[in-house]
Amino acid sequence: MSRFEEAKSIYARLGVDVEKALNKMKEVPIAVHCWQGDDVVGFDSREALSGGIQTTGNYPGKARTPEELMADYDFAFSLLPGKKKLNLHASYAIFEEGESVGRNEIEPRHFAPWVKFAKERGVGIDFNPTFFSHPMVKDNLTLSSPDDTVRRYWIDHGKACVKIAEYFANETGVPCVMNIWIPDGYKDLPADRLTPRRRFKESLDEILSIPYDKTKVYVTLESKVFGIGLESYTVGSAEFCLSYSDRAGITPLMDNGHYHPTEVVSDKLSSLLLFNEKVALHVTRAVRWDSDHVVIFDDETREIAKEIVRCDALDRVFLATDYFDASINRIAAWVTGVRSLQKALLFALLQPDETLFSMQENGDLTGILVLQEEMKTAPFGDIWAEFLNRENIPADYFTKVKQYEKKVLVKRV
Ligand code: RNT
Ligand code: ZN
Repeated sequence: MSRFEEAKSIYARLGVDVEKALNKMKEVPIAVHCWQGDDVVGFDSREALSGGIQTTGNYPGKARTPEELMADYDFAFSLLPGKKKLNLHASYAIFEEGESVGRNEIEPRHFAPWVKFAKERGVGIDFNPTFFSHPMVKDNLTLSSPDDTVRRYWIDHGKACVKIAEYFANETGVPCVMNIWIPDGYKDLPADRLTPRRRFKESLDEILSIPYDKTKVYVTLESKVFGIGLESYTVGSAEFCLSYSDRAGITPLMDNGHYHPTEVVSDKLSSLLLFNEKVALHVTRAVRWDSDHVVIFDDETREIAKEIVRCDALDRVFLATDYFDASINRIAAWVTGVRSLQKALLFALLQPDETLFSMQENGDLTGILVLQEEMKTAPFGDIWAEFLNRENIPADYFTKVKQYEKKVLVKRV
């Protein structure tokens, strides 16, 4: 008997249907963020990264052009099993030689090469307006700025992005998730917390007032507790974003780096799923702060995945990765993070949930502790290996990444 067959029978004895889990796993799309490939730089303004987020490290081989980023993205995709989507930021618009277009005026045609790339690979595209790393961000403010010109600029950017998102959906035939996150906030205690939030609300209302097909574009709103240099106050707090999403009928997005250190997204999911048709996630790893470390197969990633599966919500949660590490090989970072999320999902699909649920209903809390601990050492690795095998994806990605580094990345100087 192969290791897989043996592992399968061990899971079967625990009441877990491995084939069902593997079949489900194939269908779960992950929106793979493009910004791991170039340290969140993009191609438009090429300003230093701002907005209270940071990449650290200077590992060689960063993608500098659309061609390089697409090549790296493609290579990373070739090492990833399952369904994937591109996840682009507006700052990755591709302009003609000599063309200069403000973010308030970008158009679908500036993303035509990305659409071609996506279509050739049969994947959908998710999208994000870029409200940071740009000279029109004044005093760390965008949609909540007291300056009408600044606010207008970013409202127009938001509207332009909704149209681009709809274009992506129309072209690829796959709905586009368009996520709004603004960095707006203050380093020190503000005098007035209300007015910026009122302006943010009104700006969002205006962006969303343009007609768009809600079956094709899912607008999501991402909250945040603080940013670097924006420690005391963020306009788009959790309460703001949840309330706004609820009232406007858009989708809330939780980034698991955006909460106080002992708060966990795994515990928040069931509540949001009770009250929202869809919920969006940015899966990241926060080490001491919202550091955006590469996702690993750790307790909280597994717990998030378990919640999605237990709530039977794999088709209601938009899953996207969001991390950036410039201190290690960027492609290895990409693949390790996305695979870790996929591992967590497969792990979640292999839990004896029915048994655990009935233990809880019957008050057998000891039983839950014992069985959950047992499951951690069940032969999960053999099932993961089988998943990769069935997807024709090599288990060993690092050898390939090292070859690519030698052949392609080190030559980028
Ligand atoms: C920032 C947010 C946001 C960004 C990306 C680049 O803290 O998490 O999602 O990371 O949009
Ligand atoms: Zn995020």
